[in-house]
Amino acid sequence: MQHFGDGRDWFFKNRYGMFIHWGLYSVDGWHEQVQWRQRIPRETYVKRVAQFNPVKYNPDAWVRLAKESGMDYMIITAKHHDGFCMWDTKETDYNVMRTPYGKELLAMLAESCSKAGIKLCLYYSCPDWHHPSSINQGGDHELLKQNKGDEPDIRKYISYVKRQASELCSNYGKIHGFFWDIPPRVKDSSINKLLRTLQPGIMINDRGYDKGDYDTPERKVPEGGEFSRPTEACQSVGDQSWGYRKNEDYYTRRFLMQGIAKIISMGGNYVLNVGPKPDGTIPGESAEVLRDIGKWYRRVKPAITATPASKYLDHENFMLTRDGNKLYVVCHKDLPTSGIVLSPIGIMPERASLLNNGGKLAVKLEITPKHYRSRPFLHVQGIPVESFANEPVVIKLEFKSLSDKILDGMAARAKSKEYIF
Ligand code: JFZ
Repeated sequence: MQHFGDGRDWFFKNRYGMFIHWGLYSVDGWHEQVQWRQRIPRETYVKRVAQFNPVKYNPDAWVRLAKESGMDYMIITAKHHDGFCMWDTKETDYNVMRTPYGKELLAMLAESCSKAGIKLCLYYSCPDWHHPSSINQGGDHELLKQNKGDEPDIRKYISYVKRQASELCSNYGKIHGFFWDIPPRVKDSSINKLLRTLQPGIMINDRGYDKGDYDTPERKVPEGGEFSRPTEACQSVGDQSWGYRKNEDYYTRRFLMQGIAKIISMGGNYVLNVGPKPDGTIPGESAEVLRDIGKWYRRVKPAITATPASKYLDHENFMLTRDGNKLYVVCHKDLPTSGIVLSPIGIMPERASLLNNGGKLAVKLEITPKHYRSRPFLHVQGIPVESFANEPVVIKLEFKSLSDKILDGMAARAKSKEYIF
């Protein structure tokens, strides 16, 4: 994939991150959009300001969890749709300084991240269910009607957004990315321009006031072998909510890892979300999911973060990536068999191993009855699929020498008559 050749290229080296949805809604422990989905009037919803007191908030612990889990960056909701601001903004009183906690949550997190080398990115919602100038007329993630006393005015609202984005990009050290959410009704590229002036090297997503730098597929694993535009997929540990939920339906680790394996092998980034509790701690179950996935991620990271090479080998159960003379077979779906034929790979590696446990694998070049071709293909056998039924299996093949030319040649021959009896 084409890189930018500027500061934004951090994104291509840091491929796995933590997403954090945290705000007043954590008090309910239901869903980050509780205000809208339960039709709670603004004057009732704001009572949570007096209840938000995350006395156990310890951003060092969050950062430690991210690092332990193999993550390199973090995105936190500075402002979600409810309009509540998690930083000391001069633009509205509806912010964390007015809670009993009364401390600069965001500055504390920025400091922890910078100490530990975790790259900080910010999420900011375009819809706003609180600000009197914002539009709430039943559009995408808007309230069905304006709050009492509102004076909707898109120009005024956009200048508010700009002033807030300036604060966020001026007062918290280096901001590596900006995740706008819910594409707004109007486009205005001066907003992202401003962000880039304040934070050169900032990666901006596609849900804001112009198309930004990268795409953000959500809760889905795209088809295909390689992304054509920089991409960051997001997913949460639970199916119901992004914000803290008391009775969350947690995904299986296997399900999440399969998505991570596929998306990162396609050249994309992946952020996995957790919703901290109102006391400021990340739910134990969520932290365990992250840590467990991290144990697998560390073992397979060299493979899934290598260059996508699936154009040479297109298979529904696995993807190919390449790093110099090494090829990796990333099995992002359950492998139904203990042996696989890697057509059109027709040369022997010097070594074949399983990244999951470091063990050696048996490989042969042979003509197998199921792939009856006149030339042999690489056949990997004895993959311990039963022992690794709960995590994506990744195979490493080390060749003496491998080039685009060799790979292209094999792929072309496989399509030609030469290969057919
Ligand atoms: C949005 C938010 O509404 C939600 O609360 C959460 O913050 C999530 C990360 O983003 O929801 C979306 C946004 C985009 C799509 C779907 C839900 N989408 O592109 O399909």
